[in-house]
Amino acid sequence: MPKIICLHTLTGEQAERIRQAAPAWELIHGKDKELWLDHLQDAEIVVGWNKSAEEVCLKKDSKLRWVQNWGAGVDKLPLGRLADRGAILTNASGVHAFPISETIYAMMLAFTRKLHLSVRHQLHSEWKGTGSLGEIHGKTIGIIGVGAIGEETARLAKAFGMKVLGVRRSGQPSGFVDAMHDLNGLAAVLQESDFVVVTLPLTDETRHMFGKAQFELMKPTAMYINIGRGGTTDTEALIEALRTGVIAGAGLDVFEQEPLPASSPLWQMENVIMTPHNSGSTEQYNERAFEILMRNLQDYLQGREPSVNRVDYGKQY
Ligand code: OXD
Repeated sequence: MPKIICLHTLTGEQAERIRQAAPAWELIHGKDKELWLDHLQDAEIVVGWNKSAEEVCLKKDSKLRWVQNWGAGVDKLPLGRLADRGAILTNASGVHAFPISETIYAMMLAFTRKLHLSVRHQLHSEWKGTGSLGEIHGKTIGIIGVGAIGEETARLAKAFGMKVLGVRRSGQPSGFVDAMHDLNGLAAVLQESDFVVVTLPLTDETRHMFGKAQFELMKPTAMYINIGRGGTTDTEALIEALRTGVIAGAGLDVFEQEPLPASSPLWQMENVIMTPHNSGSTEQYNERAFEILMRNLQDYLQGREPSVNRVDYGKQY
């Protein structure tokens, strides 16, 4: 019997849906290594990825043919080795559109309302003003790497009366983005935006895309938000830009080094709002990722290549 191994725990109902869709397959699922370690070698489909999968499934004689990643980012997967053995890789891109765009607004609203400063005062029972507040209404948001998260962020921006600029590789227009650019337009978008929101994956092309030169293009009143991958940003240059007032603030969910070391100056900076790479982790996550798996599984079982979120090894996302 061919095997599907899911390295995440499925609900009883989800497992049943897979068993009904694939009655000729053996399904093993769960977080506990003991459940699947002895079977990994025989798994044709692996859902999720971890160190054990890396050790076992990339061996020459393993049966691996398709990996459905449970997250959107694939920068931690051995893309070259998966490509070499001809394995199909799909990801969960799209699961984050609502939760992460909501985090982006949480950060922008907290920053303009100075909530992060008021919370510090609250901890000390201090009734203290924080100076005049800003508004996001009428401001310009520049979204760098417009995909599912960026499109939802653009849609919400319109409700706030914002102007929306976008940058994506193809430069292809998108409904709620007033002006979309390809990478040649990045500098102009950085110059014009009050909020620069980076939703990029980490690839060879995007590594350290934001450094000293890019921060210097931004307005001194601008806020930089990174919810994609920490490696797209030169952290030292960001800290310097925040320390010297080159930009006004940053909202960060992702970091070059995670967990962020206790010694990082970012922890202490008053113009930084941070979350521990959890902006996508809402209770709806698993059910959304599962629906992507099911759509791809239907394809696979009918002899077609999984069609949702096929990772392009050349582009690395
Ligand atoms: C992901 C993430 O890759 O949450 O899905 O970072």
